[in-house]
Amino acid sequence: MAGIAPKRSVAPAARGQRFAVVVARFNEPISKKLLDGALAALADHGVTGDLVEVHWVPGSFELGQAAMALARGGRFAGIVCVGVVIKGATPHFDYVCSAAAHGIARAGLDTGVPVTFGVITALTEEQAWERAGGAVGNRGEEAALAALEMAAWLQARRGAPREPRAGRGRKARGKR
Ligand code: INI
Repeated sequence: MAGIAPKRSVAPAARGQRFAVVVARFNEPISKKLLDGALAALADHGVTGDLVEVHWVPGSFELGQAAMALARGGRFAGIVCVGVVIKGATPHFDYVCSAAAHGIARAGLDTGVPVTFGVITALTEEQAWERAGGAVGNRGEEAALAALEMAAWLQARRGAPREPRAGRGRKARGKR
């Protein structure tokens, strides 16, 4: 897949809330660039210092489990997962990518906390560098922006009053 993620403005509801970044140590020099991108995007939205926690895990396979544990703790408005998987000579790549994607998605869906996917899945190391602050953007930055946007979006939905159902309830009955 290619392309640059669209930039969106984030509603201020996400400001001042706690976010976590989970980073896979595998291919560390590149994943460190994703972490830098994620932290910069969070800082741009007022999420700095004590409001951010960084958690390192061994590889991208472990991202979902860590994100699930953090999300269940209930302390974060959003969780950003970053990692770098580079294809080798065996099908190992497919298993790690699949586990990372499913684990991260499940952490978000099962807990209701936005958990976003900043995992590079590249065929070559060059492709990975291009997506870690190079010519094709920074997947960590994009995942942090997605977490900020989803946190604000979910909070707006939860806070929104329910639509009244026409013709039901005491008031509607009393007018008959
Ligand atoms: N983990 C990655 O994050 N990137 C890789 O490219 C990678 N490769 O190539 O193997 C990788 N493997 C480790 C894996 O994520 C787990 O940490 C390991 O299998 C232990 O569960």
